Amino acid sequence: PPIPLDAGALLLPGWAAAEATRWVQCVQAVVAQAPWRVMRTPGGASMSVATSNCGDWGWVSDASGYAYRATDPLSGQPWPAMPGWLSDQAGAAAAAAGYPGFVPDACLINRYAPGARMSLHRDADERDASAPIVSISLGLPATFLWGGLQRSDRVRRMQLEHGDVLVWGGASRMTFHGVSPLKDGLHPLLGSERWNLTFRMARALY
Ligand code: MD5
Ligand code: FE
Repeated sequence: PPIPLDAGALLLPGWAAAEATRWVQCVQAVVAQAPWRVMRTPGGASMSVATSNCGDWGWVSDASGYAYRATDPLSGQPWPAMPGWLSDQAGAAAAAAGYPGFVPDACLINRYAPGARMSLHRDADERDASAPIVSISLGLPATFLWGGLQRSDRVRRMQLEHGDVLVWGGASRMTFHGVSPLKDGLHPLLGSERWNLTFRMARALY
């Protein structure tokens, strides 16, 4: 059963674990076409995660800012299509959390190695903030940081495990969040890595 975390935010513990090898195969197929790369922030710093995308729109960060783009800047080609199975899973997870009708047009994939982190931010580049974001965690556990609507709000910490799915909608959609530096470890499927997939409606209207 979904565990409510905040207004509109729900945790589906281990929801994706049973089909983890299929999730991994889908990511491997994507990164065979759009390889992992380290993006730079507008300020010029390298991010500590490696990233890829699939779907109609891919999130990119470079010296000019953050944006969703239809093509991969590395190849000039459209991002790999989102595998139908991934889109269906994301839709099913959203529905299980109380958000029917979620059809993602973007999937951002982040790869964390030990020490990689994500500083506190909010996801504000999507056209329609009424659409939820579905986040899938695979591999090593991570400490997720989750604050409030103001950067200065108290930050809560929670452990995200392999197979956990989080659905962020409603009032929680614009909360500040981040990930603490990944601790080293060995996961049976992903070794010393954590992968996170976030499904978004980047340009479509919910
Ligand atoms: C991660 N990724 O673990 C996280 C999980 C990102 C990102 O933050 O932007 O790639 S996504 C968690 C998330 C998404 C949307 C809203 C909220 C959390 N939230 O309101 O807390 O790599
Ligand atoms: Fe985020």
